[in-house]
Amino acid sequence: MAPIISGAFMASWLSLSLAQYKYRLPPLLFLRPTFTSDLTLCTCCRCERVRAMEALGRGAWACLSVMLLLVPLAGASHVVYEHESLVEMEAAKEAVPPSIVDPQLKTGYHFQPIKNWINGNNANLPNLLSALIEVELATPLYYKGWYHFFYQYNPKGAVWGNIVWAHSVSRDLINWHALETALKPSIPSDQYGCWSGSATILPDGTPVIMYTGVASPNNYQVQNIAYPKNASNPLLREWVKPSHINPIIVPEGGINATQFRDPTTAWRAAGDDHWRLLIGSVAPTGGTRGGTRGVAYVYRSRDFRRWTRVRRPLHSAPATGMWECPDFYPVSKDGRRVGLETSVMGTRVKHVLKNSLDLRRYDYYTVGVYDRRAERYVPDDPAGDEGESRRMRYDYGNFYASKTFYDPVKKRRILWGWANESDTAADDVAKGWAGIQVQKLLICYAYMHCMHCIYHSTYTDILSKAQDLLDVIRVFVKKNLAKLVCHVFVYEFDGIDQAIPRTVWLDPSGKQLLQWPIEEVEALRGKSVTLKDKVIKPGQHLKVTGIQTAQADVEVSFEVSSLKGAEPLDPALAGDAERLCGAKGADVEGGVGPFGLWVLASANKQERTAVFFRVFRAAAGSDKPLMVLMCTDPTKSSLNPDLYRPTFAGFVDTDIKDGKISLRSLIDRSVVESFGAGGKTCILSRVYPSLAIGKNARIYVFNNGKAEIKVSRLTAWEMKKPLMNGS
Ligand code: DQQ
Repeated sequence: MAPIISGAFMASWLSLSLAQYKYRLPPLLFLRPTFTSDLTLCTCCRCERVRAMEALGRGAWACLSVMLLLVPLAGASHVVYEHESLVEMEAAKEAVPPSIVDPQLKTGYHFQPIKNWINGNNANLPNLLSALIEVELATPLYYKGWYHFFYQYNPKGAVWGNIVWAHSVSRDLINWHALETALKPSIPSDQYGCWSGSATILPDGTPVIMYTGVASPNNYQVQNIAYPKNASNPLLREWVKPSHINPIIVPEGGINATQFRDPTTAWRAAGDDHWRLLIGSVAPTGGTRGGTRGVAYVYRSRDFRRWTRVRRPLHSAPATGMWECPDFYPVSKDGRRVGLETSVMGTRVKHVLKNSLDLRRYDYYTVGVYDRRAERYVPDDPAGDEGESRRMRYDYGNFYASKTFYDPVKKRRILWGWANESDTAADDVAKGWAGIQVQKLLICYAYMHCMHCIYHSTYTDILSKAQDLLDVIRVFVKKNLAKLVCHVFVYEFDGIDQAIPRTVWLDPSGKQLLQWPIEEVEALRGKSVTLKDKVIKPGQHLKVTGIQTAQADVEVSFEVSSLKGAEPLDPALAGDAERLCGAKGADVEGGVGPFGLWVLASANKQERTAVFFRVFRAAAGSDKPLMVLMCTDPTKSSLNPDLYRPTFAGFVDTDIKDGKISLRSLIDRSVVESFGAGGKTCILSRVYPSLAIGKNARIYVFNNGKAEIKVSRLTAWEMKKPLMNGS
């Protein structure tokens, strides 16, 4: 019946050692609570049987204190489930949206952070009560043989807040080791959070970090600097923030002080002694609610300490809102797949300016020309900043707050983005605070020897007001929902992954970027299967057999038999790929396409995520006669009715007159990351199947168009799990 915790203490059951975590997480997650529409407490516990613990219940915090004391001492302890409880759990299974709890949906080879609540290094209350929430990129960096990944992390909250810089290192960008927190609030100018920023390697080879500090509860944002305590240690474990120089940039001169953040990597032209960097903001004008013109301010410095703002911004654009995480870097004009160090300039170079638009939560970029004397950037396509129809995105799916860095070892530029959930500000308003990101939040706590789980959505109001989990517990205690809370953890599958790092370079056309998963990811490829010259007739599909595909890498080359039947493109949808894909989803027959892959598909195909192309005949007068749409359609990805399943799409600027197009998809349990036409259009999508999990996940090639399609070649590999921050 109830899980009985052997040994005297729940505290030991809840001990936080890494090894214990490893063995204990599955039982916790398999404890599938029964949810009711209101209070959703675990019903499989007969807590009243265990009166002995009532004594402890007088103070909810008493137990936490015991835990604190015992954590370092905790030895092996066990959660023992009686037979009945297992039966009951199984029975409860159907009542629970599987996507919320099934550990098999946790990604295998995409970057995931360490679960801080197992981190014994910081034995303080907040860390014990930490939770996974957002894991945005802060900055990547290469230093003395190690790739460093710093990311924004909330070590103690169920809601966004308390932001620190977590830190992991890797030799190959695939296998990761977690280190101690790199930056956390410790000086007046970052006491309310260490927000995003960037690293720059100084001429003597030392890295410095510039980051945004939140200096007041009113969200006053300044820029701080941090140096490695011991630059000879390649792991860069400790960082110092000299208090006599921080903050080094403050929002003066009419800048919107609450929207002034995310300094870029600095650059400096040869023979020029000025460093420059950008800070994202939104223009302060435009009425009482502030402006909506997104801005990238330029700051210059000779010594990297005293920074002066250049009068005019590098660039700005109307109606784009706050520009978060700007990124500005050179790309080689010659279309070669090489990367350039951030300070490279000259006639053989173009520049890319990327901004993460807070209003839409997508990353947009333009390609253009940087005039360093005027400190101005002019996009080649002036419309590239304007309407959605002309703007280019790195990725047309869940991909936000990305950063690039130059890898001097392989002379490439690597792009890394956060596989967030993609609610836009508008969506958030429409749905209320409990957007999808929190929809899958499960809070579990121990009470009276029993594990209770609460599906957050009932507690929207509580969570939205809570600063962190401590507040949540307080509310539970106050509302008498839990007399004794021994441990609370939040397990969240959303928003904790990073996309696979991508090499990024300029397309030979000069108009857009190309992206491709870093080659190191191929080291994870295992067993494979190859198909050649398979014809897929209209309405047919073909199963890929012989390997397991919940964690897979698939590369496929298609050939369309004839493009004559391509349907005309509705001019009303021509500028809106997403709507077009919504209207012409994977099951809507077209002239040429939809054809592509069903991934994470169940045996009966009831569940499937479609990644596909569809070819349209463009309106007369267009520069291209045929338009190719690439789409990820997750509308059938799960039987779970409560999920947010946005259709993502982008046009592919490719010449398909020979009928050929390629697709690569990295499938990782709940992530489908796809690259169309060699990386011209990319779409990362988060899906949460309920059947197509683990061994039950399949891949099919499908063709729902009228034209026959040939799979010239398809190779699919099983993907291994790398070392991932201790798990
Ligand atoms: N979130 C960070 C900011 C950045 C935003 C704070 C991106 O620095 O602007 O965690 O989502």
